[in-house]
Amino acid sequence: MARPQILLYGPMSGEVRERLAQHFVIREWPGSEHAEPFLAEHAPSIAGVATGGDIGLPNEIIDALPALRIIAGYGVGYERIDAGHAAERGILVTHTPDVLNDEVSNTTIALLLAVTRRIVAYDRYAREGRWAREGSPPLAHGIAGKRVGMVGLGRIGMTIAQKLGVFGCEVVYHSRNRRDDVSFQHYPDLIAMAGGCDILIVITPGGAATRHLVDRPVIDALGPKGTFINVGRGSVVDERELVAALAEGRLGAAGLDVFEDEPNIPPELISMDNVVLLPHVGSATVETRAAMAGLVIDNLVSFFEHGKAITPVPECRHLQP
Ligand code: A2R
Repeated sequence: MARPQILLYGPMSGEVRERLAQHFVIREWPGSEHAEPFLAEHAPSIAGVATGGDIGLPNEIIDALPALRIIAGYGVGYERIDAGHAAERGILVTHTPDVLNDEVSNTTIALLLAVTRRIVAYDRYAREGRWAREGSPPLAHGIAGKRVGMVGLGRIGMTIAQKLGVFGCEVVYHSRNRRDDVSFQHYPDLIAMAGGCDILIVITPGGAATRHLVDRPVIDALGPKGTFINVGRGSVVDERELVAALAEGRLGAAGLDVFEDEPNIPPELISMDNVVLLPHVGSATVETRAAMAGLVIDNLVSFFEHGKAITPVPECRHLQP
């Protein structure tokens, strides 16, 4: 039987290409300027797409591929793939959940400690020779005994919450549904939760349903002594309001791994000493990225060789036997 054809939409490592090429015929997306001749030649035979979660796949391309059966996304977030639209056409969408829980939760704890213990500011202080000139810097804050509000308590949020327990934090959470399997207090009202918390951590998906979930009333409820951490998606927070609150001292401090317009960071944040900025590296280790790439490949291989993908997104689960 002829090997299925897979479109690589967006960059993939050499290792991923090599492993995919063992099972499939690989077609590389030539860029939108060369789309027309490429689609005229290959569209009728492309049966699968591998793409990055940050790149996704436009509906126009989904609709231009009549033989498409599966879109395998790299990353747990898939807001740039319209899974509902794909499902309507009978196309399965997969993502890479769980394999990044440990890494993203470690990044979150590192970011939280970097902000509260002022690790980055202290590093600058030491490098600039200020310790010798001016003496010890001002004290930081500990996190033991602090109340942490998790905005999202799914796979990654739960792993973060467990680690926070080791640091002596009290965890509460906001999500649309209360979990029966945890004893953490659930807040259906995010503003009420933020008002009683020292720290807020965002770890929800992006997309329309969570856009600006953290808005000015939530930020003001967290308040001038509050610490805000975002490791979910930049779109979940009204970034303009966040920047204004930090600039006006209405919010205490922030640690941000994600932004509304990546890779652009609001310039006002650059000079703020109470803010730690990361370039969206929550899962960015050699080990975890290899595990994510492995799951993209395994999803495609399992789908075409055994008729069933491993980790379909919820919107598409009904398409599997
Ligand atoms: O609302 P629920 O009960 O479905 O809880 C989910 C929560 N969540 C929301 N909370 C409030 N308002 C919403 N509109 C909303 N939508 C979702 O976020 C659940 O507690 C959590 C998502 O958990 P998982 O689906 O297990 O995702 P995972 O693997 O923890 O990753 C979270 C996100 C990714 O989508 C990427 O954006 C980022 O972390 O890497």
